Amino acid sequence: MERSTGGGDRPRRDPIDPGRRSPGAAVECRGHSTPGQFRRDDGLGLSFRASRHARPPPPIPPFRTCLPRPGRYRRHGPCGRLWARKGAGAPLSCTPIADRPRMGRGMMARLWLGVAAVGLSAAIGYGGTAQTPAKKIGPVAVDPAIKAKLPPGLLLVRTRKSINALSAAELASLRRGFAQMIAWNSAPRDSADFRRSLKFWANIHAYFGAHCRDVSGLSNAGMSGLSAQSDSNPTETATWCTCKHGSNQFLTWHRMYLYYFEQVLRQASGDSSLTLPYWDYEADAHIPAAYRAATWVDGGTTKPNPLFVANRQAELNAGTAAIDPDLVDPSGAMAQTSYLPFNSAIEGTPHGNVHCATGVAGCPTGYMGSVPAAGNDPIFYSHHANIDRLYECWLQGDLAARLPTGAPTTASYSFVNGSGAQVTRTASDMLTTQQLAYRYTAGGGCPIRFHLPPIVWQEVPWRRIPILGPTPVERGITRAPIRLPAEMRAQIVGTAANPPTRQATLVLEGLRFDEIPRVMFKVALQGKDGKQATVGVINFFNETAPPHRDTNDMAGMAAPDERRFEATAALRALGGEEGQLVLIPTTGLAGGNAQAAVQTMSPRTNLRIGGARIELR
Ligand SMILES: [Cu+2]
Repeated sequence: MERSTGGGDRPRRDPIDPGRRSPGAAVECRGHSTPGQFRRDDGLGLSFRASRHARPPPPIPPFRTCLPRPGRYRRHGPCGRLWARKGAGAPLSCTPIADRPRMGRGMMARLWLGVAAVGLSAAIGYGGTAQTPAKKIGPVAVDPAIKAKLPPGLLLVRTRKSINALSAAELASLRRGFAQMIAWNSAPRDSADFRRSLKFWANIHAYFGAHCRDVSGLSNAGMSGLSAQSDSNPTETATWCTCKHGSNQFLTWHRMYLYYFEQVLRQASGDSSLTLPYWDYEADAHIPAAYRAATWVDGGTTKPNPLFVANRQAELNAGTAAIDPDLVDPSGAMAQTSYLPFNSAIEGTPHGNVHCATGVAGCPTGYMGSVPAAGNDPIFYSHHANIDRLYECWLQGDLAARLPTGAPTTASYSFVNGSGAQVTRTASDMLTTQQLAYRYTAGGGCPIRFHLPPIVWQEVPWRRIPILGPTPVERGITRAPIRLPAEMRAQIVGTAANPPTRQATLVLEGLRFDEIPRVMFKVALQGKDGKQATVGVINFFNETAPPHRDTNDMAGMAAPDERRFEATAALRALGGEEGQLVLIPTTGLAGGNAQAAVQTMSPRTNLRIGGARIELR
């Protein structure tokens, strides 16, 4: 049985009283590890169960998509990890590959690889969710580079695991891979080896220097070891400083970036079974031990741990503190039902929050807290693997309705493959992990949430209601009174006779500052009874990014000075028309307090918001 990596049993926190278990405002299904209590979903191999604290199901159980559709699944004995779905005309079989030597050291691979024979031309059907009827999508093309290496009809599906679930041998391979990529930093500039170096890959994301972000950022805290860079040949010009932030292609670009990074890392490690692990901070928000140790022992020799960098927030890097759970909670993103709002929501929380919390003193300090420096920290790649995992998890909730359209599918990006050769691919080649023949083990943060009772599932705003004017953000906790019109409350909260019909988004508009504040701000709503419900977090990671090169990036995006938060549950919990909008500064540590955060806050930030509104949909 697949085991979740921990945390799957953690009850959902009540939005008003974090110490109390939710009485069942939503039915949710979470990764769970007790045998016999859960069923499998398809695609990701995720396991789910209905929350014990859920209300009794209504006549049509809203969690039905958590259950396998009867008769359409089977488990393959030899590799018990794989649940395959019977598709029309797509016979599946599962055969373990015999153990094989690894690293030329006589070690035998411990990992059994599943080989699924897939009828590639068969249409893959996906069932609908509680919100949409069942839909079919057309054939999904598999990466030709993968297909070419396999016998006809065979497809090797690789599995990305949690960093905390790697075997000693797998972790050793990961370390050898990063050590080799770091060694390639000093390879000749125009060589394939330099194109496979960690420096080259960090520069693909972004760097300080000509044609990217200005070099003034090098003087921020935590940038030791970095220097100004500039592209010096056509491959560097085509690939460097191409990351997409504050863009409709945040998810598609980073998916392809990781895909080729993983190929290079695998080549560098000498282990053909290596996959990129993910950092599942919802299950455990400490920096994983693998990234914190200063040294490791390789065959009896003590070596520097290539996964460690000193340039991180000290308490996190010492393992004495974890990231605040509110910062890593993906539920606001997971509540979205179409690509663009999801792409933006997850880029903020948990993505940007984890960046800013991991940097030495918030954004824009290094490495993780600054876009041009982030790729120099090996944990960056596991952070993004987790974002990619959450993306896939969300996509599979209703694939046909959630796949992107427009620029995020037609854009092409250039990277370097495992041989160090430049490759240019279209985003539509890589929309699902199935196309790329990898998958993720179950982890935290992938709840499928269904709000009760059913509400309107459209992203189109129905009404915009201003609730706050221009407001300065204090050096401390900011409290601004808000008042919800009675009619709006009725739409969101409802009564016994008239159930609620709308979802609400809280939008903070016109965010301005003179200098990036370094701290983040938790955004909460507080009722007259003093109870607070956190709706989200403001971070300033995107403000450290190089300027956009392509205006197509912005199609369908909200203004960059807006922050949007799913706020339906918090507004329902407000308990009346009067309340407060509360902004609480944080450095991102669990248990941290606002007074300590003020010490980190830039004295020159002069942060203010232009106003706030509620959007009903
Ligand atoms: Cu990132």
